[in-house]
Amino acid sequence: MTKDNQPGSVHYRACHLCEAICGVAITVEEGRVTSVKGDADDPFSRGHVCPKAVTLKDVHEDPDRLRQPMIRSGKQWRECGWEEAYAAVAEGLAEVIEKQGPDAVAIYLGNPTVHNWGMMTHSVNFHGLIRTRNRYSATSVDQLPHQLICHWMYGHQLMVPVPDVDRSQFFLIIGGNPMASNGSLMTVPDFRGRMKALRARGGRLVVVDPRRTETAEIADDHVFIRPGTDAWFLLALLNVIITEHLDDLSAYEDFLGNWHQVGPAIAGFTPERAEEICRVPSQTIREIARALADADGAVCYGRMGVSVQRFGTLCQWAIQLINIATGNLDRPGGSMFTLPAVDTVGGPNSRPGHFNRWQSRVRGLPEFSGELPVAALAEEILTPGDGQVRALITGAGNPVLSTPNGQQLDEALEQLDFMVSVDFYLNETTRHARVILPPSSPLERDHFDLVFNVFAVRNVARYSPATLPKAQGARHDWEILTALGERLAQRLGVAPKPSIPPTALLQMGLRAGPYGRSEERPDGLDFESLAQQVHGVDLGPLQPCLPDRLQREDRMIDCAPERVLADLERLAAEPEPSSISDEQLLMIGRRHVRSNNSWGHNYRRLVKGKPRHQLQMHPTDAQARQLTDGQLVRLRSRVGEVTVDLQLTDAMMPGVVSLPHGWGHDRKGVRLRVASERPGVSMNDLTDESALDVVSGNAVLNGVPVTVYAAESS
Ligand SMILES: Nc1nc2c(c(=O)[nH]1)N[C@H]1C(S)=C(S)[C@@H](COP(=O)(O)OP(=O)(O)OC[C@H]3O[C@@H](n4cnc5c(=O)[nH]c(N)nc54)[C@H](O)[C@@H]3O)O[C@H]1N2
Ligand SMILES: Nc1nc2c(c(=O)[nH]1)N[C@H]1C(S)=C(S)[C@@H](COP(=O)(O)OP(=O)(O)OC[C@H]3O[C@@H](n4cnc5c(=O)[nH]c(N)nc54)[C@H](O)[C@@H]3O)O[C@H]1N2
Ligand code: SF4
Ligand SMILES: [Mo]
Repeated sequence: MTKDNQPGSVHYRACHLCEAICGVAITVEEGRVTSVKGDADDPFSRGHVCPKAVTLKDVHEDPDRLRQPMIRSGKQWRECGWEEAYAAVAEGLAEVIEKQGPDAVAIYLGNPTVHNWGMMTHSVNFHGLIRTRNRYSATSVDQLPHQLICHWMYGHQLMVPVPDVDRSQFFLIIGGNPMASNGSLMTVPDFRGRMKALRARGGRLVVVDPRRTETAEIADDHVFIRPGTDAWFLLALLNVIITEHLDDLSAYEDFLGNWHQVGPAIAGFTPERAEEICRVPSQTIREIARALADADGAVCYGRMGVSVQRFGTLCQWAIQLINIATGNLDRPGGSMFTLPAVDTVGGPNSRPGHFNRWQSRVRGLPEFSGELPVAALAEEILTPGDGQVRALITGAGNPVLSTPNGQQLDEALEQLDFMVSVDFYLNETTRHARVILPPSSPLERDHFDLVFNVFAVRNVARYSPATLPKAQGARHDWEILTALGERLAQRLGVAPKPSIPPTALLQMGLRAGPYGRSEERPDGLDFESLAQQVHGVDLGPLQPCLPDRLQREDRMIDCAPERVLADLERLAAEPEPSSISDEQLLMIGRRHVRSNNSWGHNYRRLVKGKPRHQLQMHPTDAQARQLTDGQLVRLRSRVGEVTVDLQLTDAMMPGVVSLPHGWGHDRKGVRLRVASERPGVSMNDLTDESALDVVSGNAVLNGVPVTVYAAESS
């Protein structure tokens, strides 16, 4: 499909680096990328890109990107051939499985997996072969509460309603910063442009966040809130909607289950009580509740800030109920469900999710959809006994920097009998592997968004062929997983799972999907017709779909899942983390548009300019500690301590400090030359693996109690 050696040929594809899936136009001259621009003809992103788009080229050309498998003995790495690498992995894993059983092998899949359809489809096969209960992923440091709540309420973990931003008149964002993140569980290219349009039609944007973020800067109103107290705020909103009779449930009468339990359960969560805990004036809470109910299409949307915290599941529950109570669920301009071309919710092979079928060995944490909370990974390695984890497979992940108490995990990885990483960098995590299997570069592979079309604010579809030919000897992630599966099956003497190429799976998915080509719909979508539309296909605005789309067996919405109601007691009993003391501050995270979790720091064009990894603090908190702007400070939590530069800003709420995650590239043996020049510190050397959203097991990475003092006095 590529026209690589033609001078100046332009190739269109979707950028896979974040959830916004912008269309890009990439010029290739003599086999080299010479420019990456927005694709003005993409009907969804309309030419929008962010500064990260150019890193598609930089990743491809990065001299630090591994291009050959690597094997380590002692501290020495050497390049090797694929066959030698596969054999070493099959042997390493098989030995552990044979001696200690399949649960002794843990698997961790990181965030880029969901932006990589080959890896997604083929990791399932691989899991099937190993059959371990110790599966982990970035889900439990991220959106687990969303998935759990949607599984319980609507019957499917991916039935996550998204803000219908293009028609909304009132948009409440709590704990999300789409101006930096470009949106999450809300695929929304050109968020800024879409918000301009919202305001131009008389709509209103309100942001609730402990930091006056880039999104707050473009909003009509910004409200500070004390980290970790959002459930109080959200339940107070719901309380006002119910007690002031602002609710309108007429659209859901026939399929709303257990609504009668909601009012009594949340009666104690009044705006006045919430004000004391959240530091949001009760009048503001009442005003926002009324505005949500009044607007002609309103939506309450909450993301990282309200899911990766102490009451993540309660927050996501309250958000669903607010949208239901105001009649905004499944309504244009409100919170709506998508109908993607490959229907992973209503289609065949759908995985609705399951909860607590087994528990983690050491702490008894519940599984969700086959995965355990990653906060338990280190203890599963470190604690002796039956079922102890002795080997680890990581794919597209960097848990040493991205999961709580990363320092402890860093040490635990050293004790494994075997570890293999499928990754193209030698980083903080993969340096512990015995073998690294580097996949092709993203521009060398084709792309279809299996995941983010499910969360897109319009129904769209796009298939991108590979932009560049695969380098000689390179393997795609799915090919690596397939080959590994075959070698391991052979070594264990079991039958390998048949591997179907991603494009064949896509063809099946499209045809079976809601727009698929069939006898009745001869001009419907199939692989060929989709591939011909190089700028992507617009399938129209989101459509109301309830109750038909509900996936619970009773075809109802469950408004009162048992475990959620039970957690209200914990909320009432523990408004602040039990460990916090008077002089402590609450630490939250921070994303920047020029970063990408832990792996955006090795590209000169992205990291240039002023450093961005400082600890941000309000001047009054600095004064109370006799600290000054630019000074080095020590930052201490229950689990660790780091030294970092201080930056004073009144964008922070007093009592709260902010540190971005994904930094800390000065660990020994890391081969990231640009990132190591300006390493920063890892926020997750401070986050606490014992602090969880109890219902889901999701990690608490926001609202972490910390002490800050001058570095010299340590
Ligand atoms: N304190 C704190 N911690 C956080 C967060 C936070 O807000 N605060 N955010 C959390 C969230 S939301 C997430 S999603 C996680 C992310 O956590 P992880 O997924 O564990 O880490 P990433 O930083 O995304 O690392 C991605 C890895 O994948 C590799 N990679 C990139 N593309 C590919 C590919 O195509 N194939 C393969 N095989 N490898 C690839 C990169 O080299 C890198 O090593 O971090 C979480 N951690
Ligand atoms: N540029 C860039 N884009 C990214 C990423 C990246 O690393 N860089 N990561 C991608 C990934 S994996 C994800 S999951 C998404 C995340 O997408 P978002 O959730 O939009 O990203 P964040 O910037 O983490 O936004 C969380 C917000 O919550 C606030 N917050 C923290 N604690 C609390 C709290 O207790 N209550 C409230 N109300 N707010 C709180 C923070 O100040 C922050 O503004 O971004 C994706 N996009
Ligand atoms: S917003 Fe996301 S998808 Fe769009 S160009 Fe930037 S990184 Fe790529
Ligand atoms: Mo994420």
